[in-house]
Order: sequence, then C-alpha cells, then structure tokens
Amino acid sequence: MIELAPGLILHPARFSRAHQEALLADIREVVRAAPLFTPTMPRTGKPFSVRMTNCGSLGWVSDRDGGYRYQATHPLTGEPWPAMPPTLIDAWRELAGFDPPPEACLVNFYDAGARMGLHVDADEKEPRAPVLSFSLGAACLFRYGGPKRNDPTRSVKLSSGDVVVIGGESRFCYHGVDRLYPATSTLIANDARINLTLRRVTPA
Ligand code: MD3
Ligand code: FE
Repeated sequence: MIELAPGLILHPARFSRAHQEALLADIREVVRAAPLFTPTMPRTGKPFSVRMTNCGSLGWVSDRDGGYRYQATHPLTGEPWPAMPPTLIDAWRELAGFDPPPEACLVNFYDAGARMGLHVDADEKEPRAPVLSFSLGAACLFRYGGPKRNDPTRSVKLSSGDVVVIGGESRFCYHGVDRLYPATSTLIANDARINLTLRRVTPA
C-alpha cells in the first residue's frame, strides 16, 4: 500500500489474475446488457475518446445538452442499468471503509489511443464516500494534482490488478489518464484497458 497523496491510496497488484478474470467476466455481462456508449462534452458536444457504460442503480453519463450527470437509465437503450455484480459490492466492503454500498460502477473502456483529460469528479453528493478504482488490462500513465487545475501534478503507472482508493483530501483533486502502455497485459486484447470506479452518489 502506497499513500500517493493524503487520502489517495494505491494498492499495487491487489487483485490476483484469477480475480481480475472474474471481474472481467462480470463486466463483459454488464456490457452485453448495457452497451458501451461514447459520452460527449457539455455544450461543445466533443466526443470523449473513452467509451463508457455503468452498472448499479445509477450511472454517470454526459452529453452536449444534458451535461455531466447521474441517471438511472442507459442513454441509448433507455433501460435501467444492470445490477452491480456481487464481486464489486464485496470489493467495496473490503476496501472502501464506508458503510452504505456503492450506487454506481462507471466502466471506462480505453482502446490503445484513448486518454482522459484532467478533471475533478464532483457530481456525487456524498463527499465523505471514497471513490474506488480498479484497473484491468493495459497499464496506463495516471496523473494527479491538487484541488486547483494549475496545482503541480505527479504521475504514476497503474497496472492490471491495481486498486486506488480516493478519499479524504484527495477526493476533489484533479486527475486524468495521459496514455496507455502497449503490450503490458495479457488480460484484455488489443492493448485496451478497462477502469472501474465504484461511487456512492446520494448522501448516506
Ligand atoms: C484521483 N477514471 O472515471 S480512476 C473517472 O483510470 C476517472 O479511468 C480514471 O478519473 C481511469 O472519473 C482514473 C482513479 C481516480 C478516480 C477518481 C479520482 C483517481 C482520482 C478522484 C480524485 C483524485
Ligand atoms: Fe475521475
């Protein structure tokens, strides 16, 4: 366990290969029921390079007209999000240190060229709950800074099986994914990466 910053805890290789495979199998089921969609930026409509889906009672979405938000249904199918698999609820109990269960699991699918610009996760209304991040597949270069966009940043490589717990002072800090590293995992084909973030959205 490495404290990258106050409240930002990295657990390198926290999940075994077998557990990563089990998580991936659950996520493939989620994607079958709730296909990946391409979010777009508020106002400009510029597409993200990361595709997304969700499971749980709420899911994070974004589009030009509605902006960033959580909602109970898939933006394209209109169906409720699939249930959160027990593997994810169990992981939250083990790692979050926060009692009420997560409501959303945002699934980020990065193909080889995808990235995620610096941003803050501020659409959740329960600031005491941490965000849990699980990395699967290709490694990435992750960047994190402070609460202001122009605070200095540091970088760390996140690999398949790593868990990051984001809480305390780090919960509302800027962060992003600069790039993926090819040929770093055999879990997912084509040098792709999947990141899962578990979130409590409504006040406990
Ligand atoms: C640090 N995802 O979905 S997860 C996101 O790897 C997101 O896909 C990245 O940022 C990814 O919003 C990073 C790790 C993470 C998540 C939230 C944070 C790190 C964080 C919030 C504050 C500081
Ligand atoms: Fe984020």
